[in-house]
This record gives sequence, structure tokens and C-alpha cells, in this order.
Amino acid sequence: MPITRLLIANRGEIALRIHRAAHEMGIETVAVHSTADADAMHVRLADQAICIGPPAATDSYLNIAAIISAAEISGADAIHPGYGFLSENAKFAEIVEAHGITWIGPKPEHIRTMGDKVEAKRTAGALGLPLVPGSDGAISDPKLAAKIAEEIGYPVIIKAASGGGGRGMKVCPSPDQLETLMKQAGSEAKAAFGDDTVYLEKYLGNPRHIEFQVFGDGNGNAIHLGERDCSLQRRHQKVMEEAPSPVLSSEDRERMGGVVAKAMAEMGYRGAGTIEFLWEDGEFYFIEMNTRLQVEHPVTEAITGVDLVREQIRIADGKPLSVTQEELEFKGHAIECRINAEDPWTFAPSPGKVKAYHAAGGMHVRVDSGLYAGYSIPPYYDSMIAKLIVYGRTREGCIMRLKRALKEMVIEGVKTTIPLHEALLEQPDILNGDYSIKWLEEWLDKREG
Ligand code: MV4
Repeated sequence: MPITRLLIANRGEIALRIHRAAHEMGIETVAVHSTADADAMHVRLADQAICIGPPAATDSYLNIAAIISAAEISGADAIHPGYGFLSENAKFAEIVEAHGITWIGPKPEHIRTMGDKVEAKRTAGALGLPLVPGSDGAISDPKLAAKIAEEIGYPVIIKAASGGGGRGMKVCPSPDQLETLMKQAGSEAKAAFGDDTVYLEKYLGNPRHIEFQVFGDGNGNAIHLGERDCSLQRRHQKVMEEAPSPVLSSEDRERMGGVVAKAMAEMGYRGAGTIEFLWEDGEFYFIEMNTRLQVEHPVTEAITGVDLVREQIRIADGKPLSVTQEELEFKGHAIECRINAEDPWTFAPSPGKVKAYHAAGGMHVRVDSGLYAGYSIPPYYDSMIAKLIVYGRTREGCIMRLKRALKEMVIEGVKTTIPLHEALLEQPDILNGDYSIKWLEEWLDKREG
């Protein structure tokens, strides 16, 4: 049965993004929202809107019973979870499917596997992806850990199996601290995730974060849509992303892309996925896989011309991939700036009323945002309020256009990170593409000092 009415279990710019793809496919949309989001743009644009609870996400956007009820009441035949919230909750995916509702996402078993970072690494290794050297799975015996750490060499990093995205990690510089740090990592993981399982990896000192976008049809066919360089991060929050990575050659891309696509085909992966690597000295090391659409997906859309949300919906509907690997071309360069309602230098959240709003425009300029003049940014959720995505034939041209577009953006009434982006685009290292995952925090520290 084709999808006719889609419930979007999310808010903000991504709810809008999904609504747009659905409407372009002739699919009606159902918004769900908390009481704090009654005036949000995603609620205004949807064909129907249902309030699912109070402001706290645990009572609304994470409230599985309320969302399933909203789907039943509205007659939705599919659910798209967006990113964050319930998007990587395997149990939710199973419940959606058990209700006879189409889940726009990967198979629940794959969400579960990749959510456990030890299982994810084991699976990735078995599928031929290059791994960071480390313990073969979980480790608890300090003697064995010491032996492995000695073999791979210090510093090592202790990671929580239930962590991910930078949560639950400890760098261990020398053997004398290994046992203590392992105990600490274990008990912190237990407290945070209810699971004290940890594993060990060689600590890479100065890598880049390069991730590959993949798509599978769930029947053994898969493609890659190239990579994104997401090395510019602060406290595990990405700030600016670009595609392609300034450091990869088309041969590197074809080789690694081929490896990830083959792996996804072999596992029978369905829908959109992102395979995260650390990249150092020309080598890729798998770290995690995200089984969802990512915030930064528009840079991939810009250089491939593929609508990733449309593709997700098509695949969930049982249709084949709309492009073959051979048909895909990576053309030009795209950069995304995440615009947050924050002080650009202290990063203190700055919610409140938007007094004036004007989105940048012009050729190859895209703004994904639910902002409008008079809107009040609620304090309860993520501070990202807009994404500015700019395309150019070359990286240099893209940067020139991005500077122009940033100057055009008007967001008054709240502080935003636009001045941070403008300052970044004056930095020689950024202009040269010469940055690692440490660059942004080191630069911010220097500026302060
Ligand atoms: C690492 C690492 C160095 N060596 N693993 C952080 C997020 C999580 N996805 C994995 N992370 C890291 N894993 C080894 N073996 C450094 C990081 C890391 C990082 C990775 C990507 C982007 C930004 C980062 C910032 C700090 C640490």
C-alpha cells in the first residue's frame, strides 16, 4: 500500500524538510508538537497537527504512546522520525511496524546493532571496513586490557559500548592510569546508560571526521553518496560541514565508497545511513554508524542532486533506489553552517522572540529553518534554528558565496552563531581546508587567551 499520509515525529527545520519532500510526492503530512511548539512553523505547514504533550521532550517528542496514538487518530500510514529524538530507537521502530504503520527508517535489527558500539564495530569489521586497532569487543579484565594497550601503544581511548557521539569516552595516556580510568569509564557508563560495557581503542591524536552517506534498498542493493567532512566541531556538536572533504581524492572516494556500499549491500541495509570514520595520515578508521538522516544531509544533496528524504520515503514504500552508483556524479562543493540561537563566543543559549527575520537567497543558497518574524524560540530544545547551505562549482566559489549569504541573513532579537561562521571563513586554515577535529576548540581557546 503506498504511503498517503505521513506523520512527522519531530520538530524544527527537519520536520519542515520532511514535510516538503512529502508534499512534493503528493503525500499528506501530520505534525505532532508539544505545547511549547503550538506556534511552530512545522505545525502551521502540516495538513494536520496533534498536540502530544508538555514541553519536556520526554513527555512529548519522546512519548511513544502519544505518537502512536496521534498516528492512529490521524490515519497516518507512515512515520518519519527525523534525527535525534526517537530516530535511533529500535523499540520505537518495532512498535511502529507492529501497528501496521510504515517505518521510514532502517530495519530495527540494524538500528539495534549499530546502537551498541561494540556490536557495530564487530559488524563493520566482519563486513570489511577498516577499524581502529583495539580490543576485540568488550573488555573488563584490567590485565588483558593492559596487554592489549601495550600492543597497540599509548595513548589509548576507553569507550562505552552504549555511548557514541562522544559520550562516555576517556583518554588514557599511560599504563599506570589504565585500571583507574577503566573503572571510572565503566561506572560512568553504568550511571549514564545503564550498561558498564567498555572497549579499548588506539587514541588517534589529530584525525579528521569524515563520514560516508549510504543508502540501501533492504534487498541487497546499496549505493554511497560520497563523504562529508565534519571535523569542525565543538564539544561533539558539529558547527560547519562540507562535501566533498578537502583532503580526499576522487580515487580515495571511489575506493572507500565502494567498500561501504558493498558492506551495506551485504548486510541488507535499508534506508539512509552514515558511516563515520576518523581519517589520519591517509587512512580510514571506522568508529560508528548512524542509522538515520543527518543534520548535514543537504551538503550531500547539493553535490549529488539526490533528494535524500524523498529517497528514504521511496525505499520505505518498497521502491528501488532511484539512482545507480554509475549514474551518481559528485559535482562542485557545498558547505553548511549550523546557525544556533547562542552567543557566538560563549555558546550560552539565547532563546526568545525573533523580532526580524530574513533568509539569505540567490543562486545555490538554501536556508532550512522554521523561523519567522514574531516566532519565539522555546528554551526546551536544541538551539539550532537554521541551516545555511551554499553550493559552488569550486570550494573557493562556494566560500565566496557563503560569505555573501551570511551577510544577507537577518535574525534579530536573539544572539546567533552567524558571527562565528563569518570569523571562521576568514581563517587561513579554514580557507585551505587544513583542519582536524581539534582545530575549532584550539582556535576558540587561543582567541579567548
Ligand atoms: C576517537 C578519537 C580518537 N581516537 N577514537 C568522538 C565522537 C565519537 N563518535 C568518537 N569520537 C572520537 N573517537 C579514537 N580511537 C577522537 C574522537 C573525537 C572526535 C571524533 C570526531 C569528531 C570530533 C571529535 C572530538 C573529540 C574526540
